[in-house]
Amino acid sequence: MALAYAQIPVEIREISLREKPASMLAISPKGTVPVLQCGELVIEQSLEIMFWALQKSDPDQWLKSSVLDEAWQLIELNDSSFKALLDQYKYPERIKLSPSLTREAILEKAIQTFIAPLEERLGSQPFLFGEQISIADIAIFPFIRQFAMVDKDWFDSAPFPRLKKWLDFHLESPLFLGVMQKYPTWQDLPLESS
Ligand SMILES: N[C@@H](CCC(=O)N[C@@H](CS)C(=O)NCC(=O)O)C(=O)O
Repeated sequence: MALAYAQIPVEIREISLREKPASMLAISPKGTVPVLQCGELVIEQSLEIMFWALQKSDPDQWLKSSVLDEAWQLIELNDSSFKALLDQYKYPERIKLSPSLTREAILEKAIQTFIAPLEERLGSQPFLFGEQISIADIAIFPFIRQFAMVDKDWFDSAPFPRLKKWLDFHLESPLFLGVMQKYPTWQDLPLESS
């Protein structure tokens, strides 16, 4: 989304995580997506890709300096503790649930530490840091989308109307819809993979 917003033309190579192309591993051995290559430059973290794009062009000031420190802190909280809870909530079978660590307890913790504060934040403003979109909205909403999708009926009836409205706004935005295309899976030519 940041690349599209900044109008940076890119060639998108959708890959299979089960069969990562050698050409990708050659530039980024850690093997996670996304990876951005621009000449000699390789960027291997989505947030860094966003930042790189926005430094080139940021017409609506997603990087508005007055809120940037706080926005960064919220993204950091999302990427660390909320992401961990989200993974446990999404894949409870992958974690060893103990009597005190039930799926309900994980959900409760996610709500207390992240979801409820976001709902509160959106009480007085349409976006996380005011009247305008910031990098935090775009960096965080895909994770709230995942959270909502785990149990859509529950989320739709949960007491987070502002968060739901904010999420729907982003899901319906031309920017999001424009980038959510299906691409054919990239295959290296036999020559490239040898
Ligand atoms: N912090 C990284 C996370 C990247 C990440 O873990 N991506 C997942 C997909 S969402 C991945 O590539 N996993 C590698 C795999 O499943 O083999 C970023 O935001 O770029």
